[in-house]
Amino acid sequence: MSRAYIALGSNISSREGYLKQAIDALACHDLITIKKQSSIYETDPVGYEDQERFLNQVIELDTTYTALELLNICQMIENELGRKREVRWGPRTIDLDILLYNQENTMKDQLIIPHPRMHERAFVLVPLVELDPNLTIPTINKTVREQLSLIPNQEKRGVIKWIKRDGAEE
Ligand code: PH2
Ligand code: MG
Ligand code: MG
Repeated sequence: MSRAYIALGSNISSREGYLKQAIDALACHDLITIKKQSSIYETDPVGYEDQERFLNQVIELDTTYTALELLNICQMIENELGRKREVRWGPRTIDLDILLYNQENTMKDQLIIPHPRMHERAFVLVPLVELDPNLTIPTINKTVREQLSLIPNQEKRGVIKWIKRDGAEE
């Protein structure tokens, strides 16, 4: 059995709907068991800033799929949920990124694990710390808690726990 962490992100309405549909689609595979879900965070867009704010979340799962099989499943779910790839880092219904797969350090054409930018992104580290602060990121040999403490406060302020407002769209 392998343990994987996946980051989810959406900035096209209904953002919460897309997060939920993606988690349900992962959970319906017999060989995947979702173990934990972080809170949902509303986050300032990073990289390409002229777009709507994101909802981001991280989940922990156990699976007997290989990392590449898991990647294929994630990409199928992105396609089913209408993901278009127009602008790099641009608006998306759903993005599913494998962050960690056991403590593996893999570099293949289609897949780099750990995710090569996870350690610099508050929108990934904040929800990940909630799941397991002592998890090690093998490439940098630091725990997620240690790594989050190195992120500037200004960036952490762009990551706010999201609470669904009564009756609001999403
Ligand atoms: N994803 C990106 C680029 N920028 N910014 C936020 N806040 N959340 C994301 O999920 C995100 C991003 C590329 O995948
Ligand atoms: Mg991404
Ligand atoms: Mg992606």
